[in-house]
Amino acid sequence: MLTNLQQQPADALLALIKLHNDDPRADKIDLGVGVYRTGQGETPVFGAIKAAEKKLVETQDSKAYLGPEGDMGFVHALMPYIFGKANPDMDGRIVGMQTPGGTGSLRLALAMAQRAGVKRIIVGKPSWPNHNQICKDLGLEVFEFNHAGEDGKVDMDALRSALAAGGEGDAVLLHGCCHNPTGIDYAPADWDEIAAILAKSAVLPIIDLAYQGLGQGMEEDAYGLRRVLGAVSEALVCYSCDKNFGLYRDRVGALYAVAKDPAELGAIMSNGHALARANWSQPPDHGGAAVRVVLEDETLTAQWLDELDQMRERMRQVRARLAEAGKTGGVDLTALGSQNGLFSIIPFTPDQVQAMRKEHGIYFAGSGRINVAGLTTGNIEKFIAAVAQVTG
Ligand code: PLP
Ligand code: TYF
Repeated sequence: MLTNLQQQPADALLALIKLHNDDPRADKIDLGVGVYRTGQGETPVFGAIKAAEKKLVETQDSKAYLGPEGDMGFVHALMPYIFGKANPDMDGRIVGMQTPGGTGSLRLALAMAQRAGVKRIIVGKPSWPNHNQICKDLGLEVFEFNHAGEDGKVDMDALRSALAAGGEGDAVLLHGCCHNPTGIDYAPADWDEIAAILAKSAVLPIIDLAYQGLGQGMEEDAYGLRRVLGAVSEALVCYSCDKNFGLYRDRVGALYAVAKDPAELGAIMSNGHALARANWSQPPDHGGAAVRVVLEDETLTAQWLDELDQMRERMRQVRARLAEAGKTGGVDLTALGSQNGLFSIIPFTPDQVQAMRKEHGIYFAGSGRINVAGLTTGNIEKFIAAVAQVTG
């Protein structure tokens, strides 16, 4: 039976980790998988998380099952940051549950939308490859629109036409901030327009917020999501704490549903719980509990926000240096200065991607996506010189 299984391709980004590890050169640079790195090239555990973990070890008195919804204290503690302190549950119209990372949340959101009758997902191209993979695995049709134009700006016309052609039975999957892989985000005025379009549309919004705080700031990065939720009657929000709390392998995320009427939330979430039971039963507890401990403690919350500010600030400095380099060989890095988050795309040809690896030991995705957090004051000049040499 099992001999029927065909070999599947490895995840290209995760395979890149190994390629980089196997390169013996001391000055190699890893701009591959999306993890934050400090100016020393490390991905440390947040100080606030370390402190929360200590507290957890000392105070946690049971690891008995919590249920498919996970740690609801964690789920509630995040809500003021995502939906705004003024009305974090939108007058009782929002309910959430814990999920194994943002990926688990996306899996549930898409499966839940499918149960509700959604057949087609409208998604920008390019997007995080897992968006398409999950849709494909669920048997959902994917309708792609162009995310950004040649000019490096969001292609609002493409989004407008995709939404105009959509209706009942469609959902649109939007990156809330720090677009992966392009770093090209909608401006506030674009979000205002998107919210107005969705207000009049039957297309269900699904918003993926995986990098809150890594773009312009916690509040700024939630602008689009809040505008859309303020305008529509229903939506799903997929949240990840894996980047903004540095919890990656602990798999920390949440799914929130926004309903027309609070009376509908019970039925909606019972589907989330049923899907969770059929997929993973319950989410892993540790990372979510650590986030809850941080958010329940003012001092730890301030420490976390400060650590997040430093990450964002460092990435802005890297982006500013790249923008300053401007025209470099055959490419122009100026736009990277105004893009957001961990990622940007440099239009390398496939041969140039290989040359960057072979000649310079600089590793990034075949699409030309770089993780800007892999650049430091110690290696950025080498990177710029390599780009100039390879593309010139
Ligand atoms: N959404 C986007 C756009 C991402 O880039 C990621 C990446 O890791 C995720 C969701 C999910 O993250 P995780 O499952 O690690 O929480
Ligand atoms: O795009 C990235 O690099 C992150 C991390 O299968 C990631 O989103 C990459 C691939 C993958 C899971 C996570």
